[in-house]
Amino acid sequence: MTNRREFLKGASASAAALGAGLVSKAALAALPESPVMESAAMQVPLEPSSGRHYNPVVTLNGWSLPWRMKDGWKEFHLTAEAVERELAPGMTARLWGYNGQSPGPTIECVEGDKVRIYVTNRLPEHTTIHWHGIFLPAGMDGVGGLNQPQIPPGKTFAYEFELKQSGTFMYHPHADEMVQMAMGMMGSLVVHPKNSEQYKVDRDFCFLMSSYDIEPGTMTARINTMLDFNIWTWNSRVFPGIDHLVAGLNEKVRVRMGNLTMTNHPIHVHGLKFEVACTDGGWVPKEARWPEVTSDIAIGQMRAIEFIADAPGDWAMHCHKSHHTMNPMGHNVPNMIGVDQRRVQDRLGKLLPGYMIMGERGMADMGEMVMQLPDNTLPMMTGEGPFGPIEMGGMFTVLKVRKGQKPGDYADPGWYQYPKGTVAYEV
Ligand SMILES: [Cu+2]
Repeated sequence: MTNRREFLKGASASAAALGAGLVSKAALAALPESPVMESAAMQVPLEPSSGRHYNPVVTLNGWSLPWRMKDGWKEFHLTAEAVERELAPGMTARLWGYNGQSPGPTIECVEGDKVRIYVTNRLPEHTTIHWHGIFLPAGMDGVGGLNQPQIPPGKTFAYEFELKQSGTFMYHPHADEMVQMAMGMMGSLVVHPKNSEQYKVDRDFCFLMSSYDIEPGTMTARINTMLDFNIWTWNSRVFPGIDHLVAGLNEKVRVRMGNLTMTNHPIHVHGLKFEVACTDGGWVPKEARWPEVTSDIAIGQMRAIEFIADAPGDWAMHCHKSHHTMNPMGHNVPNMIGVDQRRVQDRLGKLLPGYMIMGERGMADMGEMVMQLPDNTLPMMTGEGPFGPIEMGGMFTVLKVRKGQKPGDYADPGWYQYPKGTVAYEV
């Protein structure tokens, strides 16, 4: 977590950086600052400094965009640009995003706000922003060619609309979409209810799902991939780089999730039950909710789940597609379980030092194997837990429910201390 002073330092450095480059200083003089974030660490949620009060969200490995009030309008400034994003320690990707990161900063506003969002394009090609799920005038909907001319490189456009709803939304380009989404352009957009007591929770997390195809040893996503992506991320991070979700015992928790990949993700939470409280169409009436432990989030959908964190422990939270909880891997591997491969391994090992074929006992050995990897990639199965290798990657993190975790404290409490006699044991 970065403290507020570092956050503000980052913000002013960015304002200086923005003056340079393609965008003319004169044109930007009247615009609000467009701060840049250099870190992928979760930022302390900022209480709203002006405008209507709300309870801020916590963006996994992310931050919320500051604004200024001007003549009754809440003004934000996004800058579309090339960024470097650390996916997890050991692997950084060259992506496109907003204000220094992919995904871009979370935009938080309140139902009834009049918002003006400036978008400066520092990409090499034109772009637009679509405000996914927001009810607004057609000319503000951001589909290039249909609703507006695309924003050329070096130019700034303004979007203006009044928020007539509250809930969980997202923003992404509607221009050269296949390329721009495959490169990581997206962000969360949260509209809080007018009455901050309504739908109030103790912790409100959010993240977006995105996928990339990055060859091991390279840094740039392949943009023509249709379905066979090899990096499955939450907020452009993979396990073990995804922030843990920390909650105090019996706190009410909301997790807002959006899916901008090319497939569905059944998100499974261990240890407790949740309800889908909000979709991208709005809040679900109480009597229409039902308990679940897995919610399938289809392409282009947003879901906000809510639960009471009534079970102390470390609980896995992950996509249930097992290939999505792995890091870059070769998929064309025959199943060699039960086949004695020692002679093959010896011969191949002479030709290709370090080469490994799938083990005759399964693939679990890979979780603890020290294999020579190309620079800038991650092991397929990785992560170390209190009992050994966790053997995961991709869309996997840990929900940590602790008695005594103070309200508003998001610091990692460490691994769960299991009460004596409560761990599965050998007989
Ligand atoms: Cu998945």
